[in-house]
Amino acid sequence: MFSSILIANRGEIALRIIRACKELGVRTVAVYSEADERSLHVKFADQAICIGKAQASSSYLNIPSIISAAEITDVEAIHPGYGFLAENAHFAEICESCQIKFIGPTPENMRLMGDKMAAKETMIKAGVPVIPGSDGLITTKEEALKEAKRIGYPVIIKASAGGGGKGMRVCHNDVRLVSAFITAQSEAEAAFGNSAVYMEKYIEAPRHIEFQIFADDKGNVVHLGERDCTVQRRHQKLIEESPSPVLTEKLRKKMGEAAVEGARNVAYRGAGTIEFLLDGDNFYFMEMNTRIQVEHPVTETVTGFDLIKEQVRVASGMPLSFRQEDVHIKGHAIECRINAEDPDNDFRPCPGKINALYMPGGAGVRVDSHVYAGYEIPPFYDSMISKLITYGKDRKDAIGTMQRCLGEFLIDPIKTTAGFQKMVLSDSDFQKGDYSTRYIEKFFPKREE
Ligand code: MV4
Repeated sequence: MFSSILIANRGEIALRIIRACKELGVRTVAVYSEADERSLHVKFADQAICIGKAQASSSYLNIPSIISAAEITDVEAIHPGYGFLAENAHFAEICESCQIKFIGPTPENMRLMGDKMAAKETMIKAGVPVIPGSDGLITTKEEALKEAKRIGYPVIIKASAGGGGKGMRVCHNDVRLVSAFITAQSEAEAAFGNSAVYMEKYIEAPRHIEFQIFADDKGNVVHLGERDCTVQRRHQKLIEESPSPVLTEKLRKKMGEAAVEGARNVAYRGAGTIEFLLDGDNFYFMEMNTRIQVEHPVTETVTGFDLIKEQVRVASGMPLSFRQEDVHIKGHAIECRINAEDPDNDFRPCPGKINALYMPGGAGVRVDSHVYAGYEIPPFYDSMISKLITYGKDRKDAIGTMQRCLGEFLIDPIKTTAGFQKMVLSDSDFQKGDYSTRYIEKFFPKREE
């Protein structure tokens, strides 16, 4: 086990990692920007170092500053959390070259899965079903037209360096396709410095089902069931749950085995997520996230495993603490991401000073949050201020507890998404589990994409 870890992140995930480290008896070092001096991760870590100005490019994305902080404090490992440098293969390489263990997958794992077309080709080789689409990248408009004809409209053009919905274009006919292809390429170039795009059949109303996988460096690979993250708005997840209300035991087993096979095939190490689109009974690999995810508590709640501690153990060279046959899904968990945003104003971020705060509690409730009364939410980072996770013996129970919690969540004078999420949880289609990735549109007639 490591004796010390630097946490290269902020907010609730930095706190979450510090908590796991404390329970493991590991010394913690926080890094913070000038805007985060009064943050809880700074207070709760054994040591804290300011690494730069507020904007992320000067601090949480500043590799030389973070490595310097690690050298000065003599830590053995760095946990990147999610976002910022978590999926940066170059950063992982720099860590290793400085003899600092990067708590995450290998740089090769990250580089391969960061290239969405290469990831897809790798999954095909592993026998994992993928969305029907172009055979490799599309480089000319003639090729785009030919492939669209073969695949059949509607099609979607995706940036190979993209992911998470960035740089996607849906097209229904030849006329639109040519312009969509050109814009997709230039958007990809502008956003990622890489214009590579590929094409897929567009699946109109799928569900987003992702499997949590875990691997150690002894060849053990397991999955911890799925999370249903179908409820999203503009590619931002609003509600996540496990198990999915739509998976049969048979389909769960098939998808879980495909996820494990995919991870095994790339000699994956650590925590990862395999995202699938589910269309009826057909599932297709979409992308792999090589990080711990925001919604990991949902899986922790129904499996009883601590995924952050497991990441630390595996990175320190220990074997996985459980086998596939030890994983049992019990009950039902739901997470709502509470953002400081105004749902009545196009979810505009609403940072500012918190005067009064009450966080819900009681049986079956977990709150992961870094905010407190008197804290000022800085405008420089993402707007998530809290994660509410509820547990119940079944889905109805977990929903009931979440509805209570959303009502108890009081934060003056900050506008949040909590009220909107409460409305979604009361919707009969949500309660029936009857929805697709386009579900949230119905709450905003005509305004959404
Ligand atoms: C798709 C799709 C339909 N067909 N690909 C969105 C995020 C990125 N990971 C890929 N995404 C999608 N890819 C094909 N071939 C629909 C989406 C999609 C989506 C997926 C999951 C959850 C919410 C979504 C919202 C809009 C579009």
